[in-house]
Amino acid sequence: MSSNILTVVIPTLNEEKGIQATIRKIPKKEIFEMGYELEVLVVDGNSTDSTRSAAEECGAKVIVEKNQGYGRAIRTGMTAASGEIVIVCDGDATYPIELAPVFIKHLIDKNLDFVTISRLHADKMDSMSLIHRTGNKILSASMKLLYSINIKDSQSGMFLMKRGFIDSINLISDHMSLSEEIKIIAFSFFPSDELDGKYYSRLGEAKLRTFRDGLSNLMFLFKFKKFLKRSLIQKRNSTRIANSQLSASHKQADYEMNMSL
Ligand SMILES: Nc1nc2c(ncn2[C@@H]2O[C@H](COP(=O)(O)OP(=O)(O)OP(=O)(O)O)[C@@H](O)[C@H]2O)c(=O)[nH]1
Ligand SMILES: [Mg+2]
Repeated sequence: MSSNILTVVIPTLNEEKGIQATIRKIPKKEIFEMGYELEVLVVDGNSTDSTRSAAEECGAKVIVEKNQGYGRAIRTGMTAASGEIVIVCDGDATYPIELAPVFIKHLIDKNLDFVTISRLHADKMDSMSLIHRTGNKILSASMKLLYSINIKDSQSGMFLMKRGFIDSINLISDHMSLSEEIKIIAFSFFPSDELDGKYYSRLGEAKLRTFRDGLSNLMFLFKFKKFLKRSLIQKRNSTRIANSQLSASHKQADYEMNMSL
């Protein structure tokens, strides 16, 4: 059996009601039987409740990323992850992490780099409010129009990816737009797929600010278009990198400044 590592990255902000249920739903035995060692990384935005100790009680490693936002937490988690495969999901027990083995199998068998899990299927739709469903439809339709990416749930917070994908991309979102940014990059440049999942009712308070985050995510879709190509890490030889390092770092700083939402 190989010693591959599978990392589950969970961003949290005051999720004491949901974090243990989320971690306990991870099917550890099946993951082990598939040949993976499990690493659970909780990236906490300085919660003021007992999220961190609750996560540690369940065996998670906790990283604190003070008040930097959802997107920044995921970027930190992806960088810190040791896994060859990384799965991201919320700490509120809404996503079907218990189905991880099915999703991992799809990622591997189909030779994909990225798989996102849709919450929008016929049954169990009461877990998502009408306003969120409508906002999601508008954002997914805008993604289709602007990027020709035809997925049902552009805002899903559950996705799986391979190490090679993580090491090939630059992500810039600090906030909720991270979930659409990563899908745009994946579906534009890498073998990717969307699978139907489930969506359970949330435990604890939502952190998403419906109108502010919805509008900000819509603006991101428009602004990101001209920067999309910069999402790929250029593989150049070391001399050229040394020569161009200064201008590249300026470009990256401009890029992040222009895109900061
Ligand atoms: N570290 C960190 N985590 C955050 C931050 N904001 C939100 N989160 C976590 O990111 C995940 C997504 O936030 P949610 O409030 O669930 O957003 P959502 O899933 O779009 O909304 P719901 O459908 O109501 O759950 C949750 O696990 C939050 O606790 C933040 O600023 N920092
Ligand atoms: Mg959530």
